[in-house]
Amino acid sequence: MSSRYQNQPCREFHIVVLGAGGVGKSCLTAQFVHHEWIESYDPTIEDSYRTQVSIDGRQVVLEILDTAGTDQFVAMRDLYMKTGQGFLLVFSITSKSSLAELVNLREEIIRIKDDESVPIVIAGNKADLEDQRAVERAKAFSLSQRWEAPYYETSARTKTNVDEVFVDLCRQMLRRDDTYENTNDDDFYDKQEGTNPYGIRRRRKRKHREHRCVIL
Ligand SMILES: Nc1nc2c(ncn2[C@@H]2O[C@H](COP(=O)(O)OP(=O)(O)O)[C@@H](O)[C@H]2O)c(=O)[nH]1
Ligand SMILES: [Mg+2]
Repeated sequence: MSSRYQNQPCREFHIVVLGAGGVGKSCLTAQFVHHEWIESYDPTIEDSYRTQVSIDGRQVVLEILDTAGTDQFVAMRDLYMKTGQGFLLVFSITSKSSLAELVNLREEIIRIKDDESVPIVIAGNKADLEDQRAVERAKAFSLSQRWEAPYYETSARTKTNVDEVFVDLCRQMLRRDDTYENTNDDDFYDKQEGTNPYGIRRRRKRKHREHRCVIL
């Protein structure tokens, strides 16, 4: 483990998995948390899962909410969007309308969090069904560019890019956390050591927005 992070407390982050019904949210979550493929999930089950992962030598506890879109009260949805620190927006490459649904979901997240740069990863799931593809890669990629959110093509069935989407989201959340912490640490470092060792990095990070597209 990197010595820089050795004495840091374990971070805890809330991830919300969102997308149209049937795109594979539960299957992706099960593959990531339990490393298993479950052919059929009760589509109405909304549950959260706790798991611990190591990201670049740092221990991170994740609370992952696998949504089912069955919330009876808008207030419930507002609540988990408020609580969520990172959002995995899932569509299926076999369904055009599932991509369109993400537009509304992102708008809702940004409205509720009042934050345009909230950590988001876009997953085009069911990438193993290439012969049934209905969403051009370029179309998803242009959305990813517009939103400045990385795009991955995933398959819960073949466990392709499953860990990658969650790890990417974790890295984004850690970066935000560090930025916030370093901002608050300024005085401490100025007093203790005369200089803030993270000062230069912090300024750079504020401008930095990651943008990637990962396919199979
Ligand atoms: N071929 C294929 N089928 C998938 C994949 N992910 C999920 N499915 C299937 O899609 C259906 C819906 O999956 P589920 O995870 O329940 O979707 P959710 O409603 O978004 O939670 C199930 O029949 C799964 O077997 C995938 O990556 N590839
Ligand atoms: Mg589900």
